[in-house]
Amino acid sequence: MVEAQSIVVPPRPEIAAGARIGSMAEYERLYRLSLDDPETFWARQGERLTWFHPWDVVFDHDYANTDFGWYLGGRLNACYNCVDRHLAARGNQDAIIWAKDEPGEYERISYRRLKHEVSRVANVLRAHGVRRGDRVCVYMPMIPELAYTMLACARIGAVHSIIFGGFSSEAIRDRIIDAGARLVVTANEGLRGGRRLRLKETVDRAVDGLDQVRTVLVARRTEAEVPMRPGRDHWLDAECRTQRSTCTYEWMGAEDPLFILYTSGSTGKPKGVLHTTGGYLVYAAMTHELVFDHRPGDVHFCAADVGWITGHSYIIYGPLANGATTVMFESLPTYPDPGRYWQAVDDLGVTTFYTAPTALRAVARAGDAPVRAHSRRSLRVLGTVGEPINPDTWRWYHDVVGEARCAVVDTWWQTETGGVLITPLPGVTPLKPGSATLPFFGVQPVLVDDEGTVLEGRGVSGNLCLSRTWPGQARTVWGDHERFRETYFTRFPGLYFTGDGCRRDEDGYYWITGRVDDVINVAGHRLGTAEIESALVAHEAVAEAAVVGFPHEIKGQGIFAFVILTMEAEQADPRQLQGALIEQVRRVIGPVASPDAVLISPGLPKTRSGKIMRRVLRQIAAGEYDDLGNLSTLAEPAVVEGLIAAHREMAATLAPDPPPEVS
Ligand code: 7RM
Repeated sequence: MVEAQSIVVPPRPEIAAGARIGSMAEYERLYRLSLDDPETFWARQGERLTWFHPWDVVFDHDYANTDFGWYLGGRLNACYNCVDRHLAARGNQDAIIWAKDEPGEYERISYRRLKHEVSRVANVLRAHGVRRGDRVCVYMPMIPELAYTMLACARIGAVHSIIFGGFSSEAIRDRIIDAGARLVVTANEGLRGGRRLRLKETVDRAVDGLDQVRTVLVARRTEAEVPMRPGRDHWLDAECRTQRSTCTYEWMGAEDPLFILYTSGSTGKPKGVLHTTGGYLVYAAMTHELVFDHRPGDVHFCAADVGWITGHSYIIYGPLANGATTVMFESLPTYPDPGRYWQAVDDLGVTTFYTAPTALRAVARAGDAPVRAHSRRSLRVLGTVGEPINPDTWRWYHDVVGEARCAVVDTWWQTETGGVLITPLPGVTPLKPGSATLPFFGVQPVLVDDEGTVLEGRGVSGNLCLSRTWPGQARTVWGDHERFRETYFTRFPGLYFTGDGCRRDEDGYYWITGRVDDVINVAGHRLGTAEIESALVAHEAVAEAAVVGFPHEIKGQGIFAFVILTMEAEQADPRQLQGALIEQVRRVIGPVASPDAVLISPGLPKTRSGKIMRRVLRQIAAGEYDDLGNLSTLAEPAVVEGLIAAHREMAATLAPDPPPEVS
């Protein structure tokens, strides 16, 4: 007699597109599989995209040469995946809803129209000589033409480098030169919070005398006429009218560059972080679906600016790769009133909403009434990103905005990671206010102490590193692979170092404690203190400068500059000088890096070997003079007394902050 055989169904190491994760047990099983059999796991994830040619190797990494590759040998086009492939099933569905600066004004762009608009821009770029591999710099407001331009670049294999609108002409110029771009796309003006931003004028100053730039394309956002240099400057709308609404797409290699995005670090000028095509798009699509529990019919509203990585991954690439409806928000959370987000939520039926804690603090301070004035019934998932969220703000978001029925996802990630790495899964992961909770699939966080010893187990704090590669990982720093290696892979050999401090609690939950390097996070924007110091020292009145972050009620961190004047400048009027130095930083870097306080200082606390003790400066800037810790290594301890006196005097005269501009 033959015994009945029980059929053993092997666990499926996969999360197919559209599949749900239903429980913590399911998360844990799949998480384990993602680490035990990454090859199978990530091969399945690759199937989220449409490939023209299959890959040969799922991933390959070589830490010694800092070489990471995903879906090697595969061919695809990111624009095809975000646009064309959706036409058959959802050509008439909204791809983008543009929420204009004025409340209640929206423009809907279907997938079909998106294909036509993108194709026209792609043809314009080609007509101006842009070819596969060329870099295109983009300095635009939050208008649909920005999305068209990104996707048009992807379509023809050009590499976009988007520069956030808060950067100055000098910063733009540096980035154009570093990327070697010959074409720049901008707009005549931008509109934000009822104010006009003169983008074309800023680009003119950036490219003035820069022969490398042959073409400037200008989108029209307002009626304003701007000077157009013949031969170089062209109106984008006029150019598009001459082009067909169809355009071929390049078959890109999975590892061909998709975009460069400049980001600040602890030293030197910002680095051009490079993301490639296949891995980045797989990861953006997968995380958008799972972190926001994306479902067909959802309206996804990520309130970031496309000029930052959050906008790249969760306004454009992730949602569009998934065929979602994505909102592009041109305005400010407080314009014309602090109910603006919730009005947009009701007007558009937003299901998944994503913003930075700083924006929540800015609107929460107006109280609950502007929230309660809108129903918010459509909301299901509420996300945050960019900085640690204080538990009070988290609770307000959860209880008041989400009426305790929406999942709050505090997502930790970076420009360099391409997508979310530590996050709850909505409706699955038990939440703790202020914790980004647990690693996403395939992600292995490792905490190490300053000596590089790995801290095993629970209830430990250290430097946050990652020991595995994931598809969205940055591949290099544009034009400087050695800097890539040096910045991220030398401090703790064999690991990627994030620059963040982190605690793993008794339940294995991760709590990001903030940067451990000289990077500060101002209103969710990442800035290097060294960059701001260089900008200050470039002013003739400044002999030396040290910049630190200090706690700021709305912005998370504010920018505090200690400056030592040159002998000649010591006679100048201090008020005027402070204004001039703030202006100096705005000119060199941009309004985004505007110092909140400039303290003309009698000296800086230095060790006998000449190193500035930043810890002491941070404490003074925060007004915490009482316990300055061990000062025995200071060359001149008296400097500290002088600084405290100067800070006291300044604190007494400081006016309360105006409401900040957050994006
Ligand atoms: C997405 C983005 C990255 C830095 C990162 C952290 C901080 C980001 C969180 C966070 C605590 C979070 N990219 N950060 N998300 N800190 N909790 N959920 O912001 O490159 O501009 O900045 O931002 O310090 O290293 S970024």
